[in-house]
Amino acid sequence: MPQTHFRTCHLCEAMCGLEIDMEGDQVTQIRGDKNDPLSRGHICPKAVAIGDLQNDPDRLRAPMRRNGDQWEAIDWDTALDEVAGRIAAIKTEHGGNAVGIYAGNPNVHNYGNMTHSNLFLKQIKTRNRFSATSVDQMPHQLLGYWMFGHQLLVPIPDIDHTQYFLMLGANPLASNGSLMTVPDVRRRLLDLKERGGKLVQIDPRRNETAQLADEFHFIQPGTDAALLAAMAGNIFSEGLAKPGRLADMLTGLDAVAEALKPFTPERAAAVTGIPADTIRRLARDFAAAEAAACYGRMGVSTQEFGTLCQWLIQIINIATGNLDRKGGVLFTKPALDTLAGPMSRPGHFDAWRSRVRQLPEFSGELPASAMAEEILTPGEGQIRAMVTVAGNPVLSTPNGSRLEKAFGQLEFMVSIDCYINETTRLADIILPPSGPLERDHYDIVFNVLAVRNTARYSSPILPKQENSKHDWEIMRDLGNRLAKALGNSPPVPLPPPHMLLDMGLNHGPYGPVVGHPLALTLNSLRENPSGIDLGPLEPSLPNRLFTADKKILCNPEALTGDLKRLDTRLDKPAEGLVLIGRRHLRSNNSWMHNSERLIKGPARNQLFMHPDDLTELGLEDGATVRVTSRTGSVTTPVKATTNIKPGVVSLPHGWGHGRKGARLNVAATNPGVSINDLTDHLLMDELSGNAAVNGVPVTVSQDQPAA
Ligand SMILES: Nc1nc2c(c(=O)[nH]1)N[C@H]1C(S)=C(S)[C@@H](COP(=O)(O)OP(=O)(O)OC[C@H]3O[C@@H](n4cnc5c(=O)[nH]c(N)nc54)[C@H](O)[C@@H]3O)O[C@H]1N2
Ligand SMILES: Nc1nc2c(c(=O)[nH]1)N[C@H]1C(S)=C(S)[C@@H](COP(=O)(O)OP(=O)(O)OC[C@H]3O[C@@H](n4cnc5c(=O)[nH]c(N)nc54)[C@H](O)[C@@H]3O)O[C@H]1N2
Ligand code: SF4
Ligand SMILES: [Mo]
Repeated sequence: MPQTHFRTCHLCEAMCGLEIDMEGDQVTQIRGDKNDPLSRGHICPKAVAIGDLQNDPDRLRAPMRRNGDQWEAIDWDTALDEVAGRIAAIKTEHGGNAVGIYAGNPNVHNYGNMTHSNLFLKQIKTRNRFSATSVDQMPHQLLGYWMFGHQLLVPIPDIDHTQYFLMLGANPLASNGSLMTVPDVRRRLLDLKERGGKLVQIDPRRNETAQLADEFHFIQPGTDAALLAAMAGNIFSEGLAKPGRLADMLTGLDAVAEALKPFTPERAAAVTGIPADTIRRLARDFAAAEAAACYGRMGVSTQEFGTLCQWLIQIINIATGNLDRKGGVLFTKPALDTLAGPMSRPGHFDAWRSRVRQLPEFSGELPASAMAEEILTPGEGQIRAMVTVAGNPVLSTPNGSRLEKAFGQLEFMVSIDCYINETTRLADIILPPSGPLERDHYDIVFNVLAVRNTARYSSPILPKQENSKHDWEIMRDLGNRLAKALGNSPPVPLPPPHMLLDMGLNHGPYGPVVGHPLALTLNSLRENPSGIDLGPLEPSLPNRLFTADKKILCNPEALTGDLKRLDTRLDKPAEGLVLIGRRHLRSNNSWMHNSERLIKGPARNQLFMHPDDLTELGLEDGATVRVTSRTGSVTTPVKATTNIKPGVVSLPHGWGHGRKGARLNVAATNPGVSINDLTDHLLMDELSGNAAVNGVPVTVSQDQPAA
C-alpha cells in the first residue's frame, strides 16, 4: 500500500500543495492537494518531476573534486577542509574581496539556505556578492526600499477581487506568477472575467496568458516606461487622480505630476507602437474601474528602464487610490514576518561600488553583469576565487560565454549544487546537498509575496541519505572551518532551521506571543499538513510602512532624475530586430531539463519571428538561422508566428546544454542554445544595475535552409 505524504512544491513561486504517494523510497504518484487553501488542488507538470530529481542518477550524492576533466568522489571532511583552506589562503593573501559569491534562484526556495548561509558567507566578508536578483527583480526591491522603506514591501495584485487587471511583461500561465505567488492562476483569471472584470495585457509577444486577456497590445521592448509615464501623466492631467484615503500618507505626488508633464501619449506612441488614443483610454479605464491592479514583472524589470517601470506602475496604483485597497494591490501579512523583527533587512543602496565599472551595490550585492570583469581585470580587489550556491550563471547571466572564460581563470572555485552543470563543471570542488524529498520545507520568501495569506510546513518524506548534508549543514560546517582556518572565533551556532521557524511563528502576527487567537506555531502547522488559511490580503497602511515618517515617498530623487534618461530615449524610435526571452511551463530556468518527462514533446527552443520579418530577410519557417548580437552568435531553428510583434524575436532562456564537461545526460539529448550567449553585460537598467536581458539588438541571417 502506498503511503500518502503532504508537501509544498518548492520548484517555482506558486507554492502548490502536493499529495505524494510513496512505496518504500519510490514516488508512485503526485497529485494536487485539494485541501491546500492557496493552490486548491492545482499543480503543473513540473511537480511530477520532483520524483525524477530525487532519483536522477546524475544528481550528485557525494562531494566531487576535479582533476583536469575527470571528477572523483571525496569524503566530506576532505572536501570541507580543502574548500576552507583554499579560501582562507586566498583571502589572507589578497583580502576578502578576492573571493566572490554568486547565489542562484533556488536559494529562495530553500529556507535552510536563507537562515544559515550567512554562517559561511559572513566569514568570507566580501563586497563581491552577486545573485540572480540583478538578472530579475532588483528594480522591485529597490523601489520597495525607496518608496515604502523596505526592499521586500512589494505590492501584490489582489487578483481574487480586482475588476481590472493591467499586466505588463508577465506570463503567469507559463510561470505561475512571480512577485505574485498565484497557483491556479488560470482559474483565478477566469473568475475575474466571470465576475465582469477585465484582463488587459501589454507584451511584445501574445503569450499564453494573453489568450485569456480581454484586451492585448503589442509593445516595442524596453519602452514600457514611456507608456506608463504617459498613462500616469494622463491620469494627472485629466484630473483623474483620486488617491482617497492614501492622500494623508503620501509625500511628493504633486511633484510627480509635474515631472511627468513632458511625457505625452503622442511621444509614447512613437516609441511603444501603441496609439496615443489607446494610451489615453487605458488611463481612463484604469482610473474608472471599481478596483484596479497594475502589475509588471520580468519583462518590465529586466530591461533598460526596469526601475522607472516599477515606479510608474506604483504611481498609477497610488494616484487612482488602488494601493492598499481591496481589489487593487496590497501588502501581505505572512505568518513568519521576515520584514519585522531583528532579522529584518530594509535595504541600502550605493554604499559602495564595483571596482571596475563603478556600479552601485544594492543591499550588499553588485550587479551580476559585473562578475566577469571583476574576475578578468587585474589589480587590487580582483576576484581570484568564486563560491556559487544553487546557481548556473554561465547560462543565466548576460554574456555567459565571457563569464565562462572568467571562471576558467580562477585560482579556485567551489559550487554548492546538486549537478555538474554548465557552471559547476568549472569548479574545483562541488558540494552536493541532500535530495529534495529528504528535507523539510517552509516558504519564508513567497508567503511575503502571495495573493492570499496562508501557511504550510512540509516535513521530510525520506530520511537523509547516509553521508549527506543539507544545504544549511554545508553552510554551517564551512563557516566553522573557514573561521578556524582564518584564526577567527567560531561563528555563534544557530539552531536548525525548523527551530528558527518555530520562533518566528511564535512571535509572528498570528502567534501566541502577540496573543492571536490562532496561536500559530510549528506544531499547528504540523497538525495541518495541507496548510492553514489566514485570509485574503487586507489594507495595512500606514502601519505596514517602514519609512521613518510612515509616509510613502512618491518622488524618490533617483527616479525623478532618471526621467531624463527616458526623455532621450523618446527621441530614438526602434531600428532593426530586438531579442526577448520566454518561459515554458515544462522548464524551470536552466536546471530541470534533465527530467525525461519534462524535456520530451514538441521542440520549444526555436527562435520565434514574425512572418513579415522572415519574408523581408528571405528566410523560411523552420530554417536554421544564425542570430548575432554585439557579444555573440548562435544557430537555431526559426519558427514563424504572428503572436510576436514585427521587429521582435524571442528565444527561451535556460538552454545551452551542449557545453562539454557537464554531466546532464538527459538534457544533453536536447541541448538548445543559450540566449545569454547573445545578451550583453553592458545592457542594463543604468539606475539599478539590473541586467537588461530583454530588448537586445540582434541580426538574423540564413544558416541552413528549412529541411
Ligand atoms: N536571458 C534571460 N536570462 C535570464 C532570465 C530570462 O528571463 N532571460 N531569467 C533570470 C531569472 S528570473 C533568474 S531567477 C535566473 C536564474 O538563474 P540561476 O539561479 O543562476 O540559475 P538556475 O537555472 O535557477 O540554476 C539553479 C541551480 O541550482 C541548483 N539547485 C537546485 N536546487 C538546489 C538546492 O536545493 N540546493 C543547491 N545547493 N542547489 C540547487 C541547480 O542544480 C542549478 O545549478 O536566470 C535569469 N536569467
Ligand atoms: N515554467 C516556468 N516557471 C517559472 C520559471 C521558469 O523558468 N519556468 N522561472 C521562475 C522565475 S525565476 C521567475 S523570475 C518567474 C518570471 O515570471 P514572469 O515574469 O511571469 O515570466 P516570463 O514568462 O519571463 O514573462 C515575461 C514576459 O515579458 C515579456 N517581455 C519581454 N520584454 C518585454 C518588454 O520590454 N516589455 C513588456 N511589456 N514585456 C516584455 C515576455 O514576452 C514575456 O511574456 O517565473 C518563475 N516561474
Ligand atoms: S506551479 Fe510551481 S509550485 Fe506549482 S506544481 Fe508547478 S512548479 Fe510546483
Ligand atoms: Mo527569477
